[in-house]
Amino acid sequence: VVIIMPGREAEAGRLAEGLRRRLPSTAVGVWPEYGAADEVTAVVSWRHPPGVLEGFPALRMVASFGAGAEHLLEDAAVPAGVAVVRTVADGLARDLAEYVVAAVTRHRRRLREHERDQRRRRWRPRTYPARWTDLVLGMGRMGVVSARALAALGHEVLGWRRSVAAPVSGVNCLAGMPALADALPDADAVVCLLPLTPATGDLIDESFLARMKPGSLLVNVARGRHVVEDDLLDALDRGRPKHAVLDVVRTEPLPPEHPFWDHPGVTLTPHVAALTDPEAAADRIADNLRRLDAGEPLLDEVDRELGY
Ligand code: NDP
Ligand code: OXD
Repeated sequence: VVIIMPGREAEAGRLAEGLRRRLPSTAVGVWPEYGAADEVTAVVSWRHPPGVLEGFPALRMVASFGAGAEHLLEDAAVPAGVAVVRTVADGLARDLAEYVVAAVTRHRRRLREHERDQRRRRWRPRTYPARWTDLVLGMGRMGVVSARALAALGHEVLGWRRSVAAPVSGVNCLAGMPALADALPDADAVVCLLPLTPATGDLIDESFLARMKPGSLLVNVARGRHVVEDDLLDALDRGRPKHAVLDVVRTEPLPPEHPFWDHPGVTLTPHVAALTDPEAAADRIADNLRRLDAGEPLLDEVDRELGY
């Protein structure tokens, strides 16, 4: 196994130790230090440099060090016969839900305005809406936990997914573009938790934003490429949405000249809504390495046709 996580060497080291402890007879290297490339059957990647995976002719499995795997599916060096798996570490969906609840409740309870009032020494009670509707885009491993956390606060929660075959208690699930278009004007907060696929890239564009409710909130905790950023800047000027909480952006790190940095309608965080813990990831990845050797079905394998 080779772990390729440029810029995240400390986590790569902890993951390597965790894998060695769980699988003592498996050789584990951290890129760029490892043994014979033609003996490498599995790679763990987080944003590997382009072309690197071409150097492993015996590759059978690539695991993302995270819940999103679009960087692996978009790499032509990962041929169809190689299994692509996500790593949905314990605690990831809970941490993401905590971030989502914080972002939504901060908007609903007008905490940004109260913080501004405090700085101006102004004692000003502000009302907040009695009813509140959240629309969660993507009801997968992450979306379901966030949707349930919002529903537990008494919010009405709508969940958009590809198919509504599996109901989620407390969440009104919808599928298809017409249902999304109908739901958008009702949502006080829209939370994007979709995987990035050819069908979901650029979904949040001018026409999507124009259907959002005036004064509403957009939270993007999925991938920057779900959002057409110029369209979002125009939409914020029109107040639909009124505010955007962005944990992810199209180019990460966000370039210094980008208008999001000091836009009053944008709250930015540097892709930290939920961080994969290397120990928890080692559990899942070791399990998948064992399954790969035993010829058993892998955990969280990505369907290449669907792209998630
Ligand atoms: P899953 O694969 O478990 O769930 C994906 C969900 O999206 C499913 O409900 C699926 O529908 C829905 N979906 C997929 N394509 C479409 C479509 N075309 N139209 C409507 N719905 C669609 O993913 P996770 O929940 O594990 O993760 C989602 C994403 O969250 C990750 O891909 C990653 O990008 C992001 N993420 C971000 C983190 C951060 O720190 N910012 C941390 C963790 C994840 P259906 O249920 O019908 O199949
Ligand atoms: C993930 C992420 O996909 O951190 O897990 O974005």
